Amino acid sequence: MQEKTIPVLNSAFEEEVYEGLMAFPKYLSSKYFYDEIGDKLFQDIMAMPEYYLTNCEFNILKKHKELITSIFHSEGDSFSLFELGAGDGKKTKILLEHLSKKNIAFDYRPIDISQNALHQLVASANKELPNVEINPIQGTYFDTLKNIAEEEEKRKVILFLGSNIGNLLHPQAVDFLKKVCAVLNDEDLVFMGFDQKKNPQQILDAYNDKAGITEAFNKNILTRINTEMDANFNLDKFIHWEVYDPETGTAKSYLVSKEEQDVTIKSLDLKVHFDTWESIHTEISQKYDDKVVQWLAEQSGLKITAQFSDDQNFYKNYIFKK
Ligand code: AVI
Repeated sequence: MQEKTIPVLNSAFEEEVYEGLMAFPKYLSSKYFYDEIGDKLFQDIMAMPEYYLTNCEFNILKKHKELITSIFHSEGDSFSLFELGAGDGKKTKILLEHLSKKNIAFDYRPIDISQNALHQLVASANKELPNVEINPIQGTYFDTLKNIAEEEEKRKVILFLGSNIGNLLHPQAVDFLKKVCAVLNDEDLVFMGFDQKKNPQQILDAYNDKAGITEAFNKNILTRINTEMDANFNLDKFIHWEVYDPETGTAKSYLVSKEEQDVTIKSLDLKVHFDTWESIHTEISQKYDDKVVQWLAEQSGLKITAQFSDDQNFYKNYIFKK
């Protein structure tokens, strides 16, 4: 049983932590994995051999850059290439380089919540691709998308890579895609990555690496609560646990309490009790097939106009239109 008091909640993070840890079963949102340490851990995950997603998408972009960029350019006029959650832009640079080499008129508009990530991306892209015009936008996807709809006159191509959509449950993904659809004009495009259903063992290995990087990434949410909310989670008293349901295609991450324990979160004025083996659900990483992507598109008012996959069909990028 939790001790209930009425805390003063100072941020969305505090509100969601309070709500998630008071709930049964307990949950926390994976969006809070990402601070400076979490960003670095995610970079390390993307470099792990088990985390096949990055290489697959990299290979798709390399192999199909000619066709992909010609589709982006198909209407002939200049366009803005938006990227939602651009991160380090490593994969996108393959497309940027090719577009620039072909003298195609476009500007690159990376959108990220982290000003620091944008600074680094702009600095590296300016150095590597001096001919590409970059106009970064700092903000959340949805606020930014709304602004794009109001201000943008140029044709839009919107990138959403890395199977980031997989961190949303289907209803949230539909909601997200509807918002994307709402900013599109008839000639605009969306280019999005979706990790595919595959051998369940391979998926489990990608989210449960032997070196423990994914474990550290998952536990970073507890570290953040410790430092930002003056809490005393003992990370050694939780295990990282991954499950994958091949029927639904949903991989889920948990933190499981190894013993009965109480955790104090001072700034929430909260004591949280854990029974032995009680779990906190922290992330979903949805895997897809063509039928599900088709269904998501239909639910959101989008049409799939092209798709690209790696040689093993582990991962696909789809192009959508309104
Ligand atoms: C960012 N996102 C698509 C990653 C994923 O695959 O769900 C985050 C991640 N979680 C554990 N490993 C990587």
